[in-house]
Amino acid sequence: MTVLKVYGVATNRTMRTTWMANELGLEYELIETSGRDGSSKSPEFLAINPNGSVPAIQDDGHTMWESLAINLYLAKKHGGELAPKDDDENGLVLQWSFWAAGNVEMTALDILFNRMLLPEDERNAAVADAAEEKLAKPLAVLNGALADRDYLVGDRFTVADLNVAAIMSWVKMGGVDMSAHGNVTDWLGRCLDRPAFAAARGD
Ligand SMILES: N[C@@H](CCC(=O)N[C@@H](CS)C(=O)NCC(=O)O)C(=O)O
Repeated sequence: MTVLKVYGVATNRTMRTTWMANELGLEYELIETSGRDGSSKSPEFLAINPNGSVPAIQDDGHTMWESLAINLYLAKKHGGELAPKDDDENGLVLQWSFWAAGNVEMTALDILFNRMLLPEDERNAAVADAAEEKLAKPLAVLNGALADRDYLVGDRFTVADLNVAAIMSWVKMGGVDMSAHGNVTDWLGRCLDRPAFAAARGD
């Protein structure tokens, strides 16, 4: 069996894959690939991921891209507590992963770009504020789901928590006021306190 190859950089969405690999105790090689030095647009990398984006993986001859899908694949392949135990859990793991990608991710990015990532003179505070307002509904949904449980699926930390928390970490980073969503704050703390998250970031 060869070492898992992860293409990307530790500070962006690649962290989702390396967080998962660390949770599973997988040996991996991080191959620095990014838009900054053009390596994510090289012909060699485009043959791996024609989108020219990271993360991507190569696992024993199997090539994949899309961060959340990669995590679902790794959970299924390596099993353990992070993976769904049955079809019901699998359905919920998929539900939460698609939900976070569809209802939170791009809105969180609007906030991050307009509060932190763009050069100051290109930031638009109104766009960030409108995005924060838009997040109120999904945050309330997540808060409600966590009202009587510590984790999203089953009674343990699973790939559903990892996928959603990785996206929610951007919401936190963007300074979104989560004071009305105490369950989310507590749950996110539990997820981001995990040693595998720190290891993925190289902390
Ligand atoms: N939906 C994709 C999005 C991938 C994506 O946009 N990745 C960014 C980094 S976070 C990227 O590679 N952007 C283009 C570039 O850096 O050249 C996923 O979740 O993997």
